[in-house]
Amino acid sequence: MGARCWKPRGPLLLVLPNVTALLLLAGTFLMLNWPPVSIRSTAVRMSRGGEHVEQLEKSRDCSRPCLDGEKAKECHFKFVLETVPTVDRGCSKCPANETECVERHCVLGDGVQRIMLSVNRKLPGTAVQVCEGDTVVVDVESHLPGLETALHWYGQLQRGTPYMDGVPMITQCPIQSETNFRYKFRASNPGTHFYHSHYVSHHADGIFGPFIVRQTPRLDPNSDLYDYDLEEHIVTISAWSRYAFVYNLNLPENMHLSSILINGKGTYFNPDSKPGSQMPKTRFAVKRGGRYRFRVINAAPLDCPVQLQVEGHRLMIIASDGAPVKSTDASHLLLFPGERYDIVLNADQPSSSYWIMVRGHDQCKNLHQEALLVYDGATLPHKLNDITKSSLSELSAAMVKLCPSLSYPTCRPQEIKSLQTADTQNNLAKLQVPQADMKLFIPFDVYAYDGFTDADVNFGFSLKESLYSPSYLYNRNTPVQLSQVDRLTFRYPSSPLLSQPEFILREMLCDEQCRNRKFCECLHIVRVPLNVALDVVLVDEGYGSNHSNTFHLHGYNFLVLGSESLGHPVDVAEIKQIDSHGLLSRNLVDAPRKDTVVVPNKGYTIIRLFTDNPGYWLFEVRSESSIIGGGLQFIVQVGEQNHLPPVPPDFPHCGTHKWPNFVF
Ligand SMILES: *[C@@H]1O[C@H](CO)[C@@H](O)[C@H](O)[C@H]1NC(C)=O
Ligand SMILES: *[C@@H]1O[C@H](CO)[C@@H](O)[C@H](O)[C@H]1NC(C)=O
Ligand SMILES: [Cu+2]
Repeated sequence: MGARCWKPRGPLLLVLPNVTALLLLAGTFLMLNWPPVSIRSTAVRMSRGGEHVEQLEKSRDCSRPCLDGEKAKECHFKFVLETVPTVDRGCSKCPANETECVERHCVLGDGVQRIMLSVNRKLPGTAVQVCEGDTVVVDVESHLPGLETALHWYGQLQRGTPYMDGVPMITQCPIQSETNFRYKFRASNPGTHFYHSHYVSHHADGIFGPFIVRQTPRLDPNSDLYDYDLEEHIVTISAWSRYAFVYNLNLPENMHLSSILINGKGTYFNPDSKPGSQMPKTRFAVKRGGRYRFRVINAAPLDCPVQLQVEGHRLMIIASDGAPVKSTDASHLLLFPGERYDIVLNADQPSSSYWIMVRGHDQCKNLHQEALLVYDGATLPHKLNDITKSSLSELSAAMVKLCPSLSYPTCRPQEIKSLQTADTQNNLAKLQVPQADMKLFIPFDVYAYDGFTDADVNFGFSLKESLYSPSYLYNRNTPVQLSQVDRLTFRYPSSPLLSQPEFILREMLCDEQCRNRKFCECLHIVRVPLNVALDVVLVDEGYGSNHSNTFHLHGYNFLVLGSESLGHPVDVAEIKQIDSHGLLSRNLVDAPRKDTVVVPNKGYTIIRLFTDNPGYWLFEVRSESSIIGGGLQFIVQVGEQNHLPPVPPDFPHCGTHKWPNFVF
């Protein structure tokens, strides 16, 4: 790479490149009138200064009902990444004057001004909405000062294109500031998904958006259960802070989420729970008598499980993490970080407006946000009156009663309770074999690291010889609590594993020598052969923590065969013992297919996959509450290097920085 001259762009607030300033003023909301009935009375086709917008959004014609026999499209998107202030001039008098807020082109967030990172000046970023089989091309142009990034397409399996998975230093070189990268892959996995920067802090600061892959009604086993699947019925839930994460180096304990947002908007509530900002509520329009498919995404970056309920309506769950399930009736939804649920909402109540409430748990504890379900253009007074206030507090009380905290039995992840796969298309037979060809037991926990001496922390002159001891272990008086998988702290390599394996040094890998040290930080790879039925048993030992974690595997969706908390701390030996007696429950009949799953504390979750997608796939925790250490993650290497599809010839290279032979 050499010494590239890089000049930071002055004070963040002052410099806005011309293109984006234009964008800010231009209407990006090109409403499409499909399916047949357009129900959005406020739909406007705005074309002010439209050229730039057209360019960024020209693939909106890919958002369409998917028809049998229609030719797949190539859908182009341009994502401009930049730092922008929320609630800036582009908002005009919004949110103070609510009539000025209709489809504005500024980012409101929770109505409190801060700096954020954005995709095309939107929060959430530009929605990708395509049909199954379309080719998605996203040109990412990064103007994030001093930051490198990469975008992960959560839920897409990247079969044949593992180098498009967007994990920096695993599948690609990070996209550096003022450079471009083109993602190109087939949208092969239908359903409700999202994308996000794979850097947690960028994700938390706004780089995420919905990614919807529709399919023809013939292929969706639940298509007869709803009348409408509208592009505006996406509910993207996220969590927001008053301050940017990236330019604000906080101690982990200060990583504070202060608002839940629904489609990038919401009220900031002061700690005394009084509204601290005047904000319009996100509205979802329906017509009485219609059955509507809503696509709900928990796109929260950190440990923010959310509960969603709609006043006066029950919800019919029809898909989880994009995969169809047998329709099941629910009073509320519980979505762990990264999970998606598709529901059918039957608009069979008296024509009026109804609250949609989202309550947070864990790191989003005590946070809530509201949106409105509006029938037939019903209007609601924009200041809350006594009636709407009391119906809101009734709804809130009902939700608290159902799910006071996540330890309550009524408040468990959905799949344990009731989800049954409704797959007709996928070949489940390979997955539902009675015995897996291979089993992996993956233990993790929170461990206390203590008693490091000056001698351990060898600030020695030869970097290669020193015991690697990160400063966060040393620089404390109290033991440091670290989440680890198999007592290893994950460390990214210095060049991408997938695209430049020849640069991976043996000493980066987790070997016996490293494991024998007091503290081992290394590139943790678990190798599995191609084309086997694999059980992964994730074991949360629960000695060091009482908290349950949510995991996500890239490159696959898997069956969730079973999950249980034993109620006492466990280790892998005990779980293996139980398994050897055939006592780990495995549902081989109708287990749901997911890509994100909760592992109960002091317990296990068994997932089953068929390893037919070669690659280096990240297995990572979604419920990270801090960014310290490597966190809970490791790589599943499926197949050998020669099974991998070759990286395109023009794929960017990086990571050839060399350390000098001598230091000093
Ligand atoms: C709010 O904005 C609307 C539309 O721009 C305008 O007609 C109205 O006068 C404004 N109201 C106030 C109180 O400023
Ligand atoms: C977990 O909960 C138990 C019982 O409430 C408590 O004794 C223990 O200290 C907790 N452990 C941690 C790490 O918080
Ligand atoms: Cu993923």
